[in-house]
Amino acid sequence: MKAAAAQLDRRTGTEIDAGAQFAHDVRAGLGQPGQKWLPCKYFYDAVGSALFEAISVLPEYGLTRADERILRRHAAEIAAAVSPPLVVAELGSGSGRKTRLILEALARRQPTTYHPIEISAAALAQAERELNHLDGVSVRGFEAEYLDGLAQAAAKRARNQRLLVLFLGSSIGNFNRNEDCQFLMRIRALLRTEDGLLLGTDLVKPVSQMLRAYDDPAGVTAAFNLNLLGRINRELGGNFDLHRFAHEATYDEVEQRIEMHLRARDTHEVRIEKAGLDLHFDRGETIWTESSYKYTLVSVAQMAEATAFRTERQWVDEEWPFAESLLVAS
Ligand code: AVI
Repeated sequence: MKAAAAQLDRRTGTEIDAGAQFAHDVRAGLGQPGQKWLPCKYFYDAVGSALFEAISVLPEYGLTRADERILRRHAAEIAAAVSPPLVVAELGSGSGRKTRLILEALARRQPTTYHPIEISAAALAQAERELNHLDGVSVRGFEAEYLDGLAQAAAKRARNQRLLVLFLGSSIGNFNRNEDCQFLMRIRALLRTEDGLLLGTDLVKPVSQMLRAYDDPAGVTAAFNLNLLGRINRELGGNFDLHRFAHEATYDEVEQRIEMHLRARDTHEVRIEKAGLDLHFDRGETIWTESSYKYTLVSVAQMAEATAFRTERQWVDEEWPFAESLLVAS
């Protein structure tokens, strides 16, 4: 989930300046009484995206490699389970490496059109560069929010073409519990019966293993988390002293989610010029920066059923509990 350069206000059709939107969201999260929070989509500026790339190769963070292993091992089966002719739309252009595995398997069976959907023009251009040369694959990206891009991809296809939506990497886990279902429902509303959704989800595993993945000893995840305050300083004229905050990852057993927080090491004040905010932090107070929900095969199937999909197949990695589920619009 990456922040846009400029977004469209759906109600008025006018462009919202990305900086103004960021300031608005920071005010909403930090400027109200109660638990302070920030939307996790703002992790991904250039520094945050580079840090996330580094996280994805950490030995403690097995999620990305598991996702890729499943696609490598089962791409042919996944391709066989969806019927041609086919258009593929990916929410977030993802890593070209993962997408290539699935596109190559599909293109061996049928010519395939691929629509990466991405709000970052740079990420979109990179996906187009990386995947354009694959035999049998034509690439046409949409620079848009996920659902707007998906609506465009769905509208463009021919009557007889099936749509396969890719939502990999357990990005669904960064929605709140009910928002994940709402999001799937909104995807479903854009699909026709028998269209598919390949959904990657990280699975519940031993708590110590999950905590290490979100609090690695090299401190890469800590840097990723703290960079959010750095970004506020750079883009919104904040004066956060990053040394006064500590990265924290906890697991909530009831909600089945990792929570990432930034905990104030002492009592102090912060000014964020462009958001017009003067903030007070008590010692020990936290900013909640991310939830990363974990699933079970059953909870994914239940979510599918609740959102008018049927679960066609599920593949689980043998080394790191992670699932790809092929859901079909029912
Ligand atoms: C992008 N998303 C699925 C990652 C996750 O695991 O929730 C983001 C992340 N946060 C900390 N490490 C990685």
